[in-house]
Amino acid sequence: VKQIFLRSLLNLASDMQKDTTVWRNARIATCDATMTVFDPGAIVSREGLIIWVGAEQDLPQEFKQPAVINEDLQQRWLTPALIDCHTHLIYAGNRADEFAARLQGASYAQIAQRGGGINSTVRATRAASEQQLFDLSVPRLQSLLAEGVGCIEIKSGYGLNFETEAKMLRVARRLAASFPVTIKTTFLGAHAVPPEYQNQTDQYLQQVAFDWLPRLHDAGLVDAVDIFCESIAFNLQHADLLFEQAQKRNIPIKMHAEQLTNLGGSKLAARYRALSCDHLEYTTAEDVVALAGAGTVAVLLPVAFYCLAEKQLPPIAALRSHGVPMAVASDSNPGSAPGASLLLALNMGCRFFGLHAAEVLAGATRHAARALGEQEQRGSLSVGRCADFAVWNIQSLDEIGYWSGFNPCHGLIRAGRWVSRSNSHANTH
Ligand code: DI6
Ligand code: FE
Repeated sequence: VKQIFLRSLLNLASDMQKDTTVWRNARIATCDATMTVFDPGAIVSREGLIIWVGAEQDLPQEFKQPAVINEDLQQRWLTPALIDCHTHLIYAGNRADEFAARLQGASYAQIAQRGGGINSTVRATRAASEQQLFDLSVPRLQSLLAEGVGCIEIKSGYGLNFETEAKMLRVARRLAASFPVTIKTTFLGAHAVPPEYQNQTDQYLQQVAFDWLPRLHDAGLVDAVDIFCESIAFNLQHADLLFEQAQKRNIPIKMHAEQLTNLGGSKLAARYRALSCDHLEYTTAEDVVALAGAGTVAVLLPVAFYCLAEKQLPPIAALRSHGVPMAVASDSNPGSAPGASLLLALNMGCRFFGLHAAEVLAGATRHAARALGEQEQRGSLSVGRCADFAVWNIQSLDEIGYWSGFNPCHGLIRAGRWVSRSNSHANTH
């Protein structure tokens, strides 16, 4: 009896450790508000969540039994899986012809006004089947995953009719079901005015706000709403009307504001307590005060700044001094940011915008999570958050924003399991 009792006690103990993994001998950057580092550190995952994190020497005894899986990370750095909080990843075709035209002096706005730009991608995206659109998006998604990205936002906005907007959002949901990644969808029907509504911007916006938004939201395809508030797209009144409808349904709000001109978008975003306000090159110090008061995240998109050869810098010093959380994202899209590299965006955020190494790391983790309303689930390492980690072959955290065109990511862990891992050696010397 005594033996059976002992055995069942042991079974119970090992049952309790089922699916428990200790990731040890790591240099851990929690990316929480204090940017705490544990070096050497350990982190324990169970059933997809973090159940312990701290200095390796403080690892509790219960995680040292044989039933616990032990993963030696060989002194590699471990961060939360990165988050790309602003992408237009799903589209067909490309716009290399426009890039060539811009090299010869045409501007982004001029190209848009003569029917190219976003509407050129709309034509290609409407013509693509759902399966083609999925297949075209996969390599771009894979490029982000290889960089340690575990969560991305994807916007619609190349359909601009109900069917194609729905098609894009369904593709986003299918990507999430097919790859080890969390995907948040954003409905961007208000990206440009499609040709069938030429000179009827008000009517188009009403269709988007009163008809498509509720229907797509009811279909479970919409996690947030966004609008391109710009001289070549929609004005402040349009944004106000759209946000009012979103607010009625409790749909989180994001906004493309002040990328090419200042229409007062940031102030409106702040009034609606938007999750994020994105681009911000033409944002003023006064706008920054409004963002700070609303707790809205400033999403910086240096790849678009670079590709459009923009000269106007976003007000980084003001954002910093007012404590506005700054996220950095790829803006992956065929017009202003072709490509799919978050690490390049971080590097450009450092070099072009003067962001510090620690700022771009927080900008692709904790603040990016907040830009998606996901801050309780991901973006930092603490008990109860997802066990989604990026593991790096780097010697210092400064390397996250340092490399341009080189990827030092060793592997990605999702829900406490490896999803990819290179066979490269740890680069600790
Ligand atoms: N701003 C951008 O940078 C992208 N969308 C937007 O509103 C560009 C989209 C494109 O040119 O296709
Ligand atoms: Fe964008």
